[in-house]
Amino acid sequence: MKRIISIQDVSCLGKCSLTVALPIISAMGVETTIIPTAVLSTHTMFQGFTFRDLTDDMDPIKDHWKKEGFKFDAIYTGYLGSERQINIVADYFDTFKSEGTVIVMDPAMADNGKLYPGFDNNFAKNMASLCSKADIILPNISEACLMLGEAYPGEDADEETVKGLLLKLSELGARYSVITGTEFADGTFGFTGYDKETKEFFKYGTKKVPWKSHGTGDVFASAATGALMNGFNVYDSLKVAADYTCACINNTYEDPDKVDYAVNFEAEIPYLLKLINK
Ligand code: PXL
Repeated sequence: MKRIISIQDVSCLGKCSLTVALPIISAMGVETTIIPTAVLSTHTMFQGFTFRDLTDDMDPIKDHWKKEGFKFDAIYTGYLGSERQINIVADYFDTFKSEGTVIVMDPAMADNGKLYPGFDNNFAKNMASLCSKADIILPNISEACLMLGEAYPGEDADEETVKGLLLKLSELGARYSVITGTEFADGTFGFTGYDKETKEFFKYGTKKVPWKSHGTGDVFASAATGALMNGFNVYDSLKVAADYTCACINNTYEDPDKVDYAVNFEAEIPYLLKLINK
């Protein structure tokens, strides 16, 4: 069985970060070890959330795992709570990256052109330098612009603007730069990427459901990581993730009992398993 590390927070209520990554990637038949970076009562969309910083536990866990000689097929990072954590995550990459270990980074820190509470431009710059150690980076348009110090062009940025951002992202160092949540001229919605080795752009769109929610980036990145660990190539893994995320959003949109803070990712796990032939 493949084994990965996912490094992100635990938002106790909110269906994001580890409470999404752990069930999705485990359901895909992959051992999902975790580094919880912080425990929050909810994700940061809610007012008055608690925040227990777990940075001090990160180095001792890494040292113990190193001593035990554990090996990992992928390291997938999401929301990180502080600049210090970014440096520690860089050490995780250096310690556990071996032949064949894929590093997937979702620099989760912004949406709609704005950083989440508690982050500043310096944090975005540090996240950009961490991206140099990744194989695949999955920012949304806001995160891409903040990491590059570029003006935010809006969610409906045109294809040429997105391609320009991708070329700049690729200079950070990862082989695959992928901007999530891009809109296409035909009204579909999905991802646009660039492979800096083949110098090729790629894209994929699904039906655009008129519903936006927290946590969809985490659903997408988790499913993509799980598909990669099931032997799918990068493009097909991202496509699985896009189809699954679209189904989760649609399921939520049609649910009369929906919550407004997250998507019904649980309900579509059987569909996800079909997409990966399980
Ligand atoms: O879904 C990204 C995310 C992860 N973790 C926390 C968040 C968010 C988005 O708001 O607040 C704590």
